[in-house]
Amino acid sequence: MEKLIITACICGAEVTKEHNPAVPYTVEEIAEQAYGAYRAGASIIHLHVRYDDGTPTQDLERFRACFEAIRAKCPDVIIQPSTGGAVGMTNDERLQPIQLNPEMATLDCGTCNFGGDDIFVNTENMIKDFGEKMIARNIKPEVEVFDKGMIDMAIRLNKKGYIKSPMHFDFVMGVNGGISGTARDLTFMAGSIPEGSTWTVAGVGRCEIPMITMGILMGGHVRVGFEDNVYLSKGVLAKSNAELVEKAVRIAKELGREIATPDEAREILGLKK
Ligand code: KMH
Ligand code: ZN
Repeated sequence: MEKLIITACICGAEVTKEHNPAVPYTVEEIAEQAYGAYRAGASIIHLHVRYDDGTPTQDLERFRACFEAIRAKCPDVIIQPSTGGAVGMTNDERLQPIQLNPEMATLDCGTCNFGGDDIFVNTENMIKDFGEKMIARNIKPEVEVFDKGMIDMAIRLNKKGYIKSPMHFDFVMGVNGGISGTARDLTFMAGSIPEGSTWTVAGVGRCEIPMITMGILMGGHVRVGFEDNVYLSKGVLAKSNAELVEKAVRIAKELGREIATPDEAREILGLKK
C-alpha cells in the first residue's frame, strides 16, 4: 500500500486553551507545535493562525511570520494554510494566505451548519472564485468536504475547470452539522470520489481515532491534531499535537503502513516542485 501521509492540524480556529492548555496561539507556540508534529511523522501542517490572545485571524503578516517560524524549524514540511479561517470571516480575509504561494491550501466545497447558530458559508460562486485563484498560483487545493454533497459539488466544479485533476479530498467527519464519523459513512465518502483522486480523513472529537484507523486500512491518508480533537484517549488531554501524531504512527505501523516523508507526500499528491 502507498505510504501514509499524516497531516497535523495543530491549532484550528475554534479550539482554545480552555479546551487544552497546549493549544498554540503565539508564533513561537505554533512553530513549536508544528516542529513536534513534524518530528513525530507529520509531513503536512494544516495551518490556522491566531493573535497572541487566541483570536483567530487570517492576517497575511501573521501567516507570513508563522510560515517563517515553521520553516526555520522544519524547512521541508508542507505548509497548508486554511482558506476556511473562522466562521463569519469575509472571502478576502480568508484568502489572504494564498498570497504566500503555498504548495497547498484548503478549498471548502460547501456550506454547513457548524453548531448552534454558526454557519460555515461556502457558496458555489465562492468556491469557483477560490478555486480559480488557487489555479492561478499553482496551489494544490485540499478539497475539504463535510458531507457527501460537497464531493458532488467538487466533481461538478472540476468538470468546469475550477479545480484541477487529480483532486485531493479531506473528508472531515463528525462535525456538528456534517456527515457522521462512522465506518459506513467513510466507506460512502471514499467510494464517491473520482478514480485517481487521493484522500485524507479527519475525525472530529471521539471519532478521530476510529476514522484514521479505518483510513489507514482503506489506503487513504489521515489528519490528526488539536483542530479536530484535544484528547489522547478518553478523558486524557494530549500534551501536544506530537502525541496525537505519534499515536497515528503507532496505529499505522501495527497495520503495516509506512509513513511518508514530506518529499514522498509531494510525490503522492503531485505538488509543484
Ligand atoms: N474553522 C472552520 C470554520 C478549513 O480550514 O479550510 C473552517 C475550517 C476549514 O477549519
Ligand atoms: Zn482548518
